[in-house]
Amino acid sequence: TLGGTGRTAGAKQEPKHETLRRALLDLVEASAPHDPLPSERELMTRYDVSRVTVRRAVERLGQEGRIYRVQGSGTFVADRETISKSLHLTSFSEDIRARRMTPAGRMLLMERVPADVVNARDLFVEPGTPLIHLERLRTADGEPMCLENVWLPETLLPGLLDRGEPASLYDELERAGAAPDSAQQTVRATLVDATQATLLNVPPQFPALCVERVTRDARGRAVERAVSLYRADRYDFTFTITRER
Ligand code: 16G
Repeated sequence: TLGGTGRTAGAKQEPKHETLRRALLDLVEASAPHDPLPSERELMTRYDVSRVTVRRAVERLGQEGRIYRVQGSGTFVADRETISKSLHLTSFSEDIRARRMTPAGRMLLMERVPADVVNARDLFVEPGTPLIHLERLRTADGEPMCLENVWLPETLLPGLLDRGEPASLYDELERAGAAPDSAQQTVRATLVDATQATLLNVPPQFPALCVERVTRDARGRAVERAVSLYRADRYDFTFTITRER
């Protein structure tokens, strides 16, 4: 149970939910990211407090970003280290190295597919044009960060499918004279499905940032359409914005 607060007599007694909040914070700090927190009922018993007290303490920690809730499965320890991205056009490999971590990953799929309507529109090719499709799980220091699907015209990187897994797609494009130069990007919030959750090593229905990018080279050719799904606890986007005069 929660002991005395150690305050001297006469001082105002600390509210119970605040004492519990600090006890839970110690628990959070001693846990690994994504560890589950005990249930409301367990906390009531363990600390001998009311449901209202538990809820207030948990709510505060949630507001402080130390824990997160997944509807239907419980409360988990938040991962505080996020990777920030600025408005420069960078690759995943560059983003991760800039944080002094090692990028790596696992190729889940590497295939030739005919362009569907969406890819045809965004890459400005006829539907049915041969595209290379890569699906990669991308990691930083071995930890899954992002699930990425990329489509690009096969004519840009003719030998890629035979050469096998590229370490960096942007390096490949640069070598092929189609260096990424600018991109149109859309970011939206989403929840991962069961398969994505397993690959990203997060609970099902975990929040994610879905980033869609159509990238062009300096001549304006569309060189890729990419859909990247980032774990929302490990990624954020930072922009420098200026006011037009
Ligand atoms: C980033 C890009 C993705 C690109 C990849 C290349 C975003 C949202 N997406 O993940 O479009 O295909 O980098 O990375 O940043 P690589 O050169 O390390 O293979």
